[in-house]
Amino acid sequence: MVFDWFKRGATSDPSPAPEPEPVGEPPLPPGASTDASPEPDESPEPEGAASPPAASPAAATASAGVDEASLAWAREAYARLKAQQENARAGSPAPAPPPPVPEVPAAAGGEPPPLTLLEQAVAQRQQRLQDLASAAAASQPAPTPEAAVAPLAPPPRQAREDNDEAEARLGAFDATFTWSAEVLAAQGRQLDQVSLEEIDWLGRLRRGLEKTRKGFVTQLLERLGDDPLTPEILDDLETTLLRADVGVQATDQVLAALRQRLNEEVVEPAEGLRFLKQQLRDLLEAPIEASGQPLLAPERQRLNVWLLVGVNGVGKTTTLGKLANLAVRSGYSCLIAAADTFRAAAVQQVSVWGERSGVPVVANPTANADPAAVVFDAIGAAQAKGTELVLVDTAGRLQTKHNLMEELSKVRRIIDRLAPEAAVQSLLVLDASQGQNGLRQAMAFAKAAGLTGVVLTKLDGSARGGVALAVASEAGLPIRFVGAGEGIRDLRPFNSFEFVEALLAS
Ligand SMILES: Nc1nc2c(ncn2[C@@H]2O[C@H](COP(=O)(O)OP(=O)(O)OP(=O)(O)O)[C@@H](O)[C@H]2O)c(=O)[nH]1
Ligand SMILES: [Mg+2]
Repeated sequence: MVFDWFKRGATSDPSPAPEPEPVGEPPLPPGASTDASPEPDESPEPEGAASPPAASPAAATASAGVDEASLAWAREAYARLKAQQENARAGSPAPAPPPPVPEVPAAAGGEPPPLTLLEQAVAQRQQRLQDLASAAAASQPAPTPEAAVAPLAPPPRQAREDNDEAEARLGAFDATFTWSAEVLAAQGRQLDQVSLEEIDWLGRLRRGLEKTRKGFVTQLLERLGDDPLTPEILDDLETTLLRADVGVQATDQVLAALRQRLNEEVVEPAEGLRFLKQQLRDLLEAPIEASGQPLLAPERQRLNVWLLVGVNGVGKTTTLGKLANLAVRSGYSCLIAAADTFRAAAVQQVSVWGERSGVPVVANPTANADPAAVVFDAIGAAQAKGTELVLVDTAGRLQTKHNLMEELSKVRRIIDRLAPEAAVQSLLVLDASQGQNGLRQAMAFAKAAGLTGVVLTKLDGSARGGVALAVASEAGLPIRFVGAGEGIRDLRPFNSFEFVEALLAS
């Protein structure tokens, strides 16, 4: 079994398992906190051994307010994570509470493993990095007339160091933690399924959406007060939604549903908020449902080619680096095609990202190399080695927009011709801080690249997080991943429930 970060759950995997995340956590100085949020709850940090896994609190609907059951649940989740961290620090295999997924496979033949979990994790990781390095060395594809491609082998030690730096850490038992635990509980997580990585990510997402939330919810909640909803409040809400770049179409849809509800009955503020959240979730979910794929994960034992496209500077290369990391940690074999040959430093940039996760990079460093030739060679290498995921970095700018679209079409044609068996995704990378302007500009890519989904980046520091709703309603594209920071772990599969909760957190 391995933890698949794309599916956010344990999955059986025939390929070598990656390092189990929670076991390899670095030590944390006692009392250290990574969270600067205020601490409304001054109750002492839970210490010592936690009790057995409990079901998530029935009342945990992740709505406004933290009730006692939720708080107790969050406290217990915190105690378990802390105990895990201390066990990891001591270098011993974790006794009760058990670490959450992923599980380390038992040694063959039923013998008790001679190594500790930590040692097993390190050994597995080294083995995997070695495999990747030798795959890179042996992956010289059939020579093409257009390019001599040099796959770059990563230095495994560096990759390990970078990843260690990027481990999640347990912060304080504060509002962000309790909110994150509640959001997981509301989705049916059991106590033993709460991992530090996910708590950490939810905290990042919530902090990332802070600016959008400030201009949005704060006003809304203030306006809602304790009285039932009125038509005037809905008028204000309309302005607020438009200001957060939710877009006219989505705003009209949400408002129409709310107005209808208001005509039928008196709507108390808490119910109004719940209903609003439901509307927003429905909007975000519509294209995801239409795609027939609730979560986008590479298909195992099959070639998947993911093309990252978008205007310059939106975060394509960074997203690719983060995706490569998620893929490695989820046990997929992965290869990067450095098909942005326009910018001189692009190959170097993507190579650094490859190194950070131990993913080989297929590139042609000569000036003005043909990107389609790089993709040609990367696919050849992937087919020869049975690689599961090829991530293709593309240029965001060429001499003219026409050239760029031509180039993307050519890359797309090469993929379709060379790998008709592959599951191809063409992901539009969108900078959330550019709001709807960015979306309009980016839609030019739809035709050339045959877009299948969107990655929303730079949610941190943007007040325009509402653009996610415009993406869903106006572009009709499913949002697949969200990025909320420049770090390697600042990208996760999109989850509409978590997004809306973070957007409307009180
Ligand atoms: N704050 C923040 N910065 C990000 C995020 N994603 C990317 N960036 C930053 O945005 C800048 C541009 O990122 P790149 O990944 O180089 O963007 P690109 O689309 O590949 O750019 P071109 O190759 O020039 O078209 C870098 O400084 C990144 O660190 C994010 O989620 N949050
Ligand atoms: Mg780039």
